[in-house]
Order: sequence, then structure tokens, then C-alpha cells
Amino acid sequence: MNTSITKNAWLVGLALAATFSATPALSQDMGGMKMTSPKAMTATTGYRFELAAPPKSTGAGKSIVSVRLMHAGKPVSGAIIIQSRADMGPMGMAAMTAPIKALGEKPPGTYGFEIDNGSVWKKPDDWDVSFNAKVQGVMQTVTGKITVRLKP
Ligand SMILES: [Cu+2]
Repeated sequence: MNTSITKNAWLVGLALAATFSATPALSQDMGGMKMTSPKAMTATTGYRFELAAPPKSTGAGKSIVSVRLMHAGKPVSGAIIIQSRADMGPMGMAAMTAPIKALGEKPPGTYGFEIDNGSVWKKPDDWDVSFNAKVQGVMQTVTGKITVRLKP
């Protein structure tokens, strides 16, 4: 009797240990962001985001980044940016993000963003800017990422 209780307690202990050891990996995956996997970024083929102009520093720590959505060699107009993100991935700190605001489409096919990188990092450095967009007539979400050097 005693031995079987001990054995059961030991098994429960094992199960608990397994649960706890799984937790750190899980919380790492759940790190607060849902669109960071580089593989997920290339899900829709044939579309790509490219820098339309050199990033402009506003002087108040913010940067204006203009991005062109391209497909078959032509800019894609009328896309709706449903999610955007600026992070310090190129500096090995992908979990650190800066506030980013979509500024709309101008000219057609070019989508502007304002990134408050200076509030996060006071030096000129490379940032990853990633996007999820809905394109007319395309069922899948179009995703993309560019790396840009931003000045605070
Ligand atoms: Cu950082």
C-alpha cells in the first residue's frame, strides 16, 4: 500500500515536472506577437514590399517610411494594411517594437508609415518593418517585411 502511494506520488511529480518544463517554451511562443515568424511572412508568393524612397527622419525621433507593394512588376493599389510592425530584429532584439502608424496610400501603390523609433532606440540602426495587407481579389493575406535603417 505504502509503496503504491509513493509510486503514484512519484508519477504525479513526473507529470508536474513535464508541465512546468513545457511552460517556458510556451510563454516564449506567446511572447506577445502573432506575426513575427519569418516563415509566415512569405506565405503569399508573387507579392513583395519594397522601399519606395529613403526613410525620412522627422527630427522628433520619428521616421516616415514609404513602402511600395509590388506584384508582377507593378505597384498594387487599393490594398488595405491590416497590421504593421517595426521591431529591432536586425539588432537581435526582435521582441522590441516601436509604435508604428499607417499614413495611407499616396501615390497609388505606395503606403506610408510613421515609426516612432526614437522613443525606443536613440541611435541610427536597422529595423525590420513587417506588414499584413488585404489585396482586392486575393483571398490570402499578403505579408511582407523590409529592413530599413532609421535615424532617431
Ligand atoms: Cu532593442
